Amino acid sequence: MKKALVTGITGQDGSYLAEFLLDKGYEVHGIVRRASSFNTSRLDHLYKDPLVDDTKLFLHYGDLADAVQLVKLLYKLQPDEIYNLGAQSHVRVSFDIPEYTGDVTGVGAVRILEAIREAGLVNKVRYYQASSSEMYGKVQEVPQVETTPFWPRSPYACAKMYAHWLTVNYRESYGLHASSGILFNHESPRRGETFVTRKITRAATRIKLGLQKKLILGNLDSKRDWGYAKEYVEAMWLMLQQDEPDDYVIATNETHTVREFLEETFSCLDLDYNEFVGFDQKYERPAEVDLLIGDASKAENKLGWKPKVNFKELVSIMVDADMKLALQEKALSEANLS
Ligand code: NAP
Ligand code: F7E
Repeated sequence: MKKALVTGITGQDGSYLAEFLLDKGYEVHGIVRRASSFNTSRLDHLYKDPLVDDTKLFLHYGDLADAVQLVKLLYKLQPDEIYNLGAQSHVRVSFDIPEYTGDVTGVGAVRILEAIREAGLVNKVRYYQASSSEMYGKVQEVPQVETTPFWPRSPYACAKMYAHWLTVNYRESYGLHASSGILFNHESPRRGETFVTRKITRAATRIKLGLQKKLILGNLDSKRDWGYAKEYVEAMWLMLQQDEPDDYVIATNETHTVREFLEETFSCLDLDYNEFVGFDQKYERPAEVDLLIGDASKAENKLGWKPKVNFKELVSIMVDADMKLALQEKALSEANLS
């Protein structure tokens, strides 16, 4: 039985990856930050699903800022695969807390890479780094591929670049089986509610049921290549099953503006977004990434991976899930009133 360690297991991708690995028969270990309230809501269903063997899922307290605990965990667990998904992952927030973002999202990766060396796992473990299309920033080529030069436009993207190049460096310096997935935006009903897609689907469904009146957003003109998170985690796993480590773009090769995401979401609900959407400058970034579109041909050719869910299907999956949440919320508020 293979053993995997996942940082960021409580996040969107971490929860899908944990499900995927358990389904493959892995023993899955995740690092969880101590918080003053529960932060495992994306994992809790695993303990109730009869099809999931939750006896193979183990959560450990830890933090990407705590090198000693990372070394201790790696000594103790001796994992076969490590997926480094933990990060301060919000681009707008990274302008407010650039130092913290650099520490966790950037230096956090080097803490794990050094822990791998310290625990004597260089020739045993395979490492996955969650790199990001944000590294292309002010894009130098359309569409973006693995060889497109980077031009990061935020403290988040700069931190991801540090982690990305460190991953390349540990591969070249120590022969570590270390791969980076350069993932373009990927979304799902588990997406954090302050990222634009989820903010839109959550608000639109609440507006439909009369639970909310307005949706306030920033720049509607930026373009993103949006895929479905659930199928992107398989690409992470496939990278670590290859004989040779490498870097791969994971994307849909389709791009849409935020405005198009809005239009599609509201039209699924027979609403006109113009009646409900307002603007606030506070949601704009000091430097924006205007256009992202990725070409994942290398992943298709070498990993046999390609996306299946298209833009409209993604919106529909998210609207359906958020409508269920909104209906529960409405039922609860009506029960409280009666
Ligand atoms: P997410 O939902 O924001 O999850 C981030 C995870 O990192 C959470 O589990 C979070 O824990 C954890 N974390 C934050 N600070 C930490 C710390 N100091 N120590 C340990 N763990 C910490 O992000 P995601 O969308 O799943 O993305 C997964 C990874 O892929 C991230 O590295 C992200 O930057 C990267 N990425 C995402 C996308 C995308 O479109 N989703 C695209 C490219 C790359 P809490 O639950 O306690 O907050
Ligand atoms: O913004 C615009 C905003 O925050 C998308 C992260 O997972 O993907 C994500 O980063 C666009 C931007 O995602 C609002 O200006 C307008 O142009 O959903 P987002 P992101 O910045 O693309 C990459 C690949 C990652 O790696 C990151 O970890 O939407 N936008 N109005 C808004 N964005 C937000 N969040 N909120 C608004 O109100």
